[in-house]
Amino acid sequence: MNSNMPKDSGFDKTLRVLKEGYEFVMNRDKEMHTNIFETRILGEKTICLTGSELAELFYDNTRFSRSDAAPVRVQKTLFGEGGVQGLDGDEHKNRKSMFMSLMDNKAMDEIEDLTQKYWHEYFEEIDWNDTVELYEAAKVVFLKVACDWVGVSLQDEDNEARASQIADLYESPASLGIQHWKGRKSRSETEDWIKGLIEGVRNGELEADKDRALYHFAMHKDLNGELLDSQIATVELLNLIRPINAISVWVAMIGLAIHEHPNSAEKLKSANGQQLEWFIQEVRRYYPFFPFAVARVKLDFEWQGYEFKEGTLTLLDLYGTNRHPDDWVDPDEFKPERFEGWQETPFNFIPQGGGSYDFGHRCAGEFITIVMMRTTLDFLVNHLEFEVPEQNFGFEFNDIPAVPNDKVKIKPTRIK
Ligand code: HEM
Ligand code: MYR
Repeated sequence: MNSNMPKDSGFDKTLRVLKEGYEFVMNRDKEMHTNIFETRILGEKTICLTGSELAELFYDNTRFSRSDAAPVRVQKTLFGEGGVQGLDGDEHKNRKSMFMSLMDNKAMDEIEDLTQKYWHEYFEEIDWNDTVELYEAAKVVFLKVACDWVGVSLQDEDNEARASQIADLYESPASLGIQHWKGRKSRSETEDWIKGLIEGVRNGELEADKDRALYHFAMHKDLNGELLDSQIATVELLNLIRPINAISVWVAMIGLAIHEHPNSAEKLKSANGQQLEWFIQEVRRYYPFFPFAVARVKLDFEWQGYEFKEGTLTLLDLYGTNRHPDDWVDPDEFKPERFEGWQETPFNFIPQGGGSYDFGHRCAGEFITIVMMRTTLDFLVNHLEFEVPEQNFGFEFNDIPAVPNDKVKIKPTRIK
């Protein structure tokens, strides 16, 4: 077998990943005219993939596995240890069903109502002389949505501190120094908080609503018919609360999109629900958020003459796939109308991963994300009047997750 996989020449590229961020894979694909290449990251040989064809390969469970794939620094902050992201096979199926069983239409209606309610409440309570950072506001509002929906009670006075502690989990995995260590500390603090609740439900000291995720996760049985270790149930409940909070990153990007694409934004004034949804889909496609998904080659195999060796770290470029010229017309233009009559496959639009929700690792919260973004856009367009002060809307491609520098400041004038 002759493996002629293109190679990114030179030494370990970890520093280049930090420097180029979201554009690391795309830059090399363009230079080498390829959708697949080999490099070295974190001291390991790493295969990088992009585009829908290679996304389909990446999500083939017979060829790739997740155990021991995510870097330790990501597990110690963002994911937590022992959660669904690192499971394979039947164990993954069992754990994922615990998440997917929550994601029905009733839940989406409830999430929509809570999002509306807490955005209204937030702006009803502010001082009208204040300038609001949309990114920070969304963290606070969305933590309330998350806690109500999962069945965790949160005192008003704790809301801001908890929102910022949870935000540390997704603001720290790719950062260095103090910010990264703050993320690790916040992980242990948020785990202590949630673990107390899981144990309280189990020992009867906390009366939990049986329809809520807190109760479901506390009582979920694994493949052997046993309750999850309380530490693991904790990590999984945080796998609901944390990413709901993280949708605030995309709220900031909605603000940026309105600023950068005034023609598209103008059309929102008379838009129906469907058109609002196209706009937020385009935000999810066009702006960076989750850079790549990671897996390991499960067993040696050959694909189109390329050799994949068991255990090799493999990274799928989510951002690049959403802007891939094989899959998208004018990928670098912001055009919400592209979603009219658009042909979706499980692999061509993957800001939250691709493939199957139930049998693969596609994001369990993609519907929640769409509902919360659409409801927030509707609120901003139809229920809030605001001015946009002079500010720095720029963001860095090596800041993961990327957020506009001034966090999207608005000066509200009226709530409708
Ligand atoms: C997995 C992105 C929101 C729960 C993932 C993956 C990505 C992702 C890229 C991994 C895909 C893969 O490994 O192949 C995002 C982004 C979000 C978001 C950008 C926007 C904030 C949510 C929400 C929830 C959620 C709101 C839950 C309420 C999960 C879970 C997994 C996951 C449980 C693990 C799935 C598995 O390993 O099988 N997400 N997500 N995410 N997401 Fe999200
Ligand atoms: C979540 O909280 O799960 C939703 C989104 C968080 C995005 C955070 C971006 C940092 C990703 C680091 C690299 C991951 C490689 C597996």
